[in-house]
Amino acid sequence: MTGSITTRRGFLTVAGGTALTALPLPAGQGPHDDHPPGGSSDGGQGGSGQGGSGHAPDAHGGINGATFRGGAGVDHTFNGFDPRTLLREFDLGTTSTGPDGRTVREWEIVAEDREIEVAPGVRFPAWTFDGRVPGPTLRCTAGDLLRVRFVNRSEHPHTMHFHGIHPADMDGVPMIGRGIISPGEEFTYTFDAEPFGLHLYHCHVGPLAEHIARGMYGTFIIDPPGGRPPADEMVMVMHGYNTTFDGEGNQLYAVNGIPFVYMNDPIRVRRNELVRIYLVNILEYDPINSFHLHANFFDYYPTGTRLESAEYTDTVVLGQGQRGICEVRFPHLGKYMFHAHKTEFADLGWMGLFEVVEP
Ligand SMILES: [Cu+2]
Repeated sequence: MTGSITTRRGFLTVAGGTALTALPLPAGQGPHDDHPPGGSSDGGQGGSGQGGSGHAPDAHGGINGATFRGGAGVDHTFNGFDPRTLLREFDLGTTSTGPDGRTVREWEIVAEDREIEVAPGVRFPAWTFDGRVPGPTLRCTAGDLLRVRFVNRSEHPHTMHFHGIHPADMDGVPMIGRGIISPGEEFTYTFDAEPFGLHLYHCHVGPLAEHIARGMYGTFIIDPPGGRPPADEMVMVMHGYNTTFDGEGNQLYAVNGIPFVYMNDPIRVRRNELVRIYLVNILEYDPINSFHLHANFFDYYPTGTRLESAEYTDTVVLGQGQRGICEVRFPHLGKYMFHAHKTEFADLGWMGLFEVVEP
């Protein structure tokens, strides 16, 4: 719908022009508010501020839009997480050996409501796993016995639903097994790690779209026995923020929580070293997402469930819940862009840079 698209594109200019008056949006904001947040003032250059019409051509936001201009970023300390470190963080849990000699791997994950700064001056009332968006990257090896103690300190009911193979009562959906975990309650999901591959977890309480859009998702890696070849490994979770809560697309797009963060601070990789990207799409309210790498090609392993590359490409397209492993080496020094090959998403935050340096 033209109106919502205009509103989306005008958002960053409007938000940037009004700074903190642009928000925050109260958690209970109605789902049918058609106005961009903060649309009540002069709105900065190009933005009419009301109704999303009449934007000048330079009102598209993006890395050079008002909000992010000059490399402006968010307060990672306020947020309590930083996409630049989150990129290479893998949570292996705590391990012990079971009576049958198997590795038992345990985590405690806490659901909590937290306001986070998702663009300079733009705060979003997130629902989180462990206070961050995305949640921690949980990593194990095929055959491990997993115990995930889930504690709900949010004001809303949630679950943890893992992708993988497990019994019905460990599936983390309403009305099956323990079902919904109410505020103040907890539950331990116990299941075997299978199959090896790149998976994800997310809340599965309705309205499901809102629980996901609020930030309740994370990456779940099951390594194959013996692991994969050594590499510089990183996780990229692709998602968005529907800051108007109208359920029509998103006003911001990102990997790993904050739009444009890897544009302002490129991901440094070493020339000719194998880079492995665990790429997950959990974007809500838009039917597809994509990943495109400039000036290079990568091997692609859909869902990571086979050890042979299925494709050699520079672009992959993913629906919600789809994920795959990208393996690439950079033969040349310099900066190389990566972004959604859906240019509107790229303009609204889903783009970044690799910076290739000498080993
Ligand atoms: Cu939830």
